[in-house]
Formats: sequence, structure tokens, C-alpha cells
Amino acid sequence: MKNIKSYLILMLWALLLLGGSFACKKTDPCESKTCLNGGTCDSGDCNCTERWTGETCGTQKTPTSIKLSKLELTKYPAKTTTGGNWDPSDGPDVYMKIYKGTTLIWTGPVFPLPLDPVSGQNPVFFPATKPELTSPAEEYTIELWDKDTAPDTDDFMGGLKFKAYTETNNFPESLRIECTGCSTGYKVDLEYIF
Ligand SMILES: [Ca+2]
Repeated sequence: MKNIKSYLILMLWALLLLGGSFACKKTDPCESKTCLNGGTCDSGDCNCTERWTGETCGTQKTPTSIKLSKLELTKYPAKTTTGGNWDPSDGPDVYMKIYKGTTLIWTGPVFPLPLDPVSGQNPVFFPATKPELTSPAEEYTIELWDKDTAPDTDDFMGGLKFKAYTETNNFPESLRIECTGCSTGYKVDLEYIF
């Protein structure tokens, strides 16, 4: 009788140990989960960083707007379309404009010096009020103008259409708005706002 009791106690311990070991074998749901783009796993779910969403943080979140923090002029015409000088005595004094469709959304500061097209130096603008693209996935137009004094009106030097955002562009820090054969070119730094 005593042996049976000891046997039963032993069996009970064996069952408890077995049960315990099964409990320990419960796998971590994060072990088989990969969270992309800096996302972290918590109980099998990915916590994504600001810019990303989706099951594994692999889908871009569309920013609410994009600000242009730095605008570099990479190309501009030395002469007018008729071969004349922009200004009689020196190079053009330029500024940029940005349109959404036909609506002017931003006019930049005039570059402090007349441009010297042979210098090879790209004029760079750090606007106090940054242009803000409030519909980032839509098309905008950037234009270059030569400032003139009244009664002369400012001269259009060239412009390009651009999109600062696509669903798969991986959030570049800067964007080149350029094309072969175009009279003007731009490089802009992008700030994403969510
Ligand atoms: Ca001028």
C-alpha cells in the first residue's frame, strides 16, 4: 500500500514536471517575426516607426506634407532665348516660384548676387519660409525668374514639373528636378511631416 502511495506521488511529480516543461516550450511570437525599417516586435506585433505601416512595417505612410528646406539651382540659362543678356550690365538676379497647378504657393527670396553662369558654382537658397507641399503625392511646378526693376517686368527663365513623393520612393533626403535639354535644374532637400 505504501509502495502504491509512493508510486502515485512519483507519478504526480512526473506529470507536474512534464507539464512545466511543456509550458516552457511555448514559443516567443516575435521569434518568427521580422519588423522592417526600424520597427520593433512586441508580442508578435510590429510597432513601426513614424514613416512606416503594415504588418511588418514594409509599407510607406504618406506624409501629410513635405517642406523644402534647401533649394539648389543646378542649371540655368546664361542667355535669353533670343541670345541676349538677362540684365544689361551683369548676370541675372534670380528667385524661384512654386506652383500647385496654376496656384502660386511660394515665392522665394532673390539671390543676393547677380549670377555668373561661368563660375560653375550652384546658387543655394535657404528660405526663411520653407515651401510646403501639402499634397505630397501631387504634381508641383518650380520656376526660375530674373528680377527686374519697374517699369521692366520680371523675366521667366525656365521651369519644371515635379512630384516629391511616390508610395515606393523610400523617403529620399533630397530630390533632383532635372532633365536633359531643359534650361533649368534644381536639387531640393526634403523634410517629411506626418
Ligand atoms: Ca534682373
